[in-house]
Amino acid sequence: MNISYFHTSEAVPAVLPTAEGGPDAAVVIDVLRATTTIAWSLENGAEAIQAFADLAELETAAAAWPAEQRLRAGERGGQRVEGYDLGNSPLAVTPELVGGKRIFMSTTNGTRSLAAVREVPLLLTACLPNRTAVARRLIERDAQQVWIVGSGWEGDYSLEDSLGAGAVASAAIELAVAPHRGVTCANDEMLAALALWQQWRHDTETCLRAASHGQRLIRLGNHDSDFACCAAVDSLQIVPIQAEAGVLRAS
Ligand code: 3SL
Repeated sequence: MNISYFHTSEAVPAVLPTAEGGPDAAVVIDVLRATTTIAWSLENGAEAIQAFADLAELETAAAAWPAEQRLRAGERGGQRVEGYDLGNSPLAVTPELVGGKRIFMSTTNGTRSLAAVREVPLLLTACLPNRTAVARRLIERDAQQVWIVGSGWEGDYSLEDSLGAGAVASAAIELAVAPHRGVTCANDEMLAALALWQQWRHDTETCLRAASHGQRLIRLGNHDSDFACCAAVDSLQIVPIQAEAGVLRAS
């Protein structure tokens, strides 16, 4: 398995078919907070997450879905989009609220990263809570060329997504030992993310709080519970997988 890491959707190269050297698997990460919220939504029984980079497209698709079976989740600048059912907190997606519902979701950066790699044959989302489960799935599926894609903030690097990328790659390296598979890092970004994981793996919440987006959330108000949830390494087994274009389901 050869793993590359791209910090943001803007850094992702054009996706070629696998037969022409393109990736056979992609893992999208938005530690604070979109992919953590996606994982918890599916864990708590949401039927699916349908992700949109654009709010207008989200509203058109949501309007075509039965009202009693849908929720609209929208975040911009760290805050809930006015009039939407949900913002982007993993604590808000309780079983009572999301059970059986399709969540139509758009966030500032995370759903843009999903759109950038939606053509990749195996598309998963990862966060710190499910990083080992995702790495295990990559190995089970014998993924060869893996792109990990961070979300960043409006085109810029983010510390917490790089921590997440290092967390997934580190788990893959450990798990690959038993089936005697090799894991290699395909770019400097991946090597740097692994170094970051070595630095912070025993205190992930401190890393999230130190990050510029962590500081943004702290300025917006009390996000203590969100930080604890997003920093909880290996607390989930669920693996969100793209089942059809833009639609993520539990697996
Ligand atoms: O950028 C995003 O996609 C969001 O996850 C940002 S926030 O954590 O909801 O503020």
